[in-house]
Amino acid sequence: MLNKGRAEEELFSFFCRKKQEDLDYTFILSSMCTLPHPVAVRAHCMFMETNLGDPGLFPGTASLEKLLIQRFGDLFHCPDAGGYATSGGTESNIQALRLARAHRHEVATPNVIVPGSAHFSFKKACDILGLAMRRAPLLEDHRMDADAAAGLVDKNTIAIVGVAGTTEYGMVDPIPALGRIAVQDDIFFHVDAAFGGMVIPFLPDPMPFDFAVPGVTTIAVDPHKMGMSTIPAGCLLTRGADLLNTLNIDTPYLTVKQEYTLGGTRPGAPVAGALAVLDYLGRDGMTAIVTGCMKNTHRLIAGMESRGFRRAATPDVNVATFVCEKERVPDPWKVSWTCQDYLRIVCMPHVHLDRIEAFLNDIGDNHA
Ligand code: 0PR
Repeated sequence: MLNKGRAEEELFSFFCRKKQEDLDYTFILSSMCTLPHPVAVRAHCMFMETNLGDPGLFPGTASLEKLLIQRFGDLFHCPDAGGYATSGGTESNIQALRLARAHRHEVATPNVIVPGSAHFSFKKACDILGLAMRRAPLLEDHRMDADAAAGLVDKNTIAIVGVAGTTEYGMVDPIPALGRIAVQDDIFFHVDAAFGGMVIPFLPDPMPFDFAVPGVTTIAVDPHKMGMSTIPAGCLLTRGADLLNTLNIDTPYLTVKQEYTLGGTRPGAPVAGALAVLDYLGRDGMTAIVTGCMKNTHRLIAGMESRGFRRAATPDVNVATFVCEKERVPDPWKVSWTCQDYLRIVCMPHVHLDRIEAFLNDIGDNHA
């Protein structure tokens, strides 16, 4: 702690220098976040001081959270869905498994079945909750092998997880087949649509992934990814309004007597930001954004293949992967690499067509 405060202008010129050390999004092809939409920024600034952890003090903001959940409930074919705004996919995934655990508290040695492609947040969730994680293998197309998953279920299985838009390859798992397993064995089924939840509904031919699929219990979706909200903005949705009440604990001195959230103090600002984007763009606006991202993904794949870089997968959403040597990618482009060492590019809204063309130009030709 400084003894004497710092002059404001001096402080902010220091912050300016620090901010300049950050990358802007111009060359970032590796991120599942993007520049927030201007209406998200405006809404965020308006609700900066609000705390959803004590909703009785901020009833207006709390009603915006309810509206946000309602919007996603409608979008995901369950108008009376419950849920709340989380800090992102990690918290949503932890809370979904916590809910599954609470419903089967009598099981002494619980396990969950996740696809080999599951995001590492499930590892955190299993560590915290004392769950054994059983990884189901993937098929050749990078989708979860539903038959293998069924074979992993036993009497101690409390939940099965499918991913709608995998982090590495942009694949949607066979959600209806997994739903059948969940119904048949009467277990929770959590769909991690942190990324795909704001893409799939706006595709011309959306694959089934939401509450329309029998057996789906909970869904994670992240407005701070394809929803172009400010960070941190995630949502956990539940089939039915009251499911989360199982997690209630007493909160004696708040304006509410119980809460089921993981966080205590929770920001209202990104929640307003997330709702602002949804309501400003509407279905038509989101469809335009997603159509653009998918077009760019297909252009990137065609461009890379014509340069001799084979695709590693044919993605369902806007994540493209290629066989490529690491040295081939020139500065200052920021790309990422999958566990299997494929070049990975996420065609987020800030990755405009001119960025794709510039990248293709810079990477050049892979033919001998
Ligand atoms: N589920 C899926 C399918 C995800 O892809 C992610 C994150 C999560 C859950 C966890 O979400 P939170 O990070 O919001 O808790 N996927 C990206 C990843 O780990 C997140 C990311 C975003 C990484 C921007 C880098 C980056 O620059 O790759």
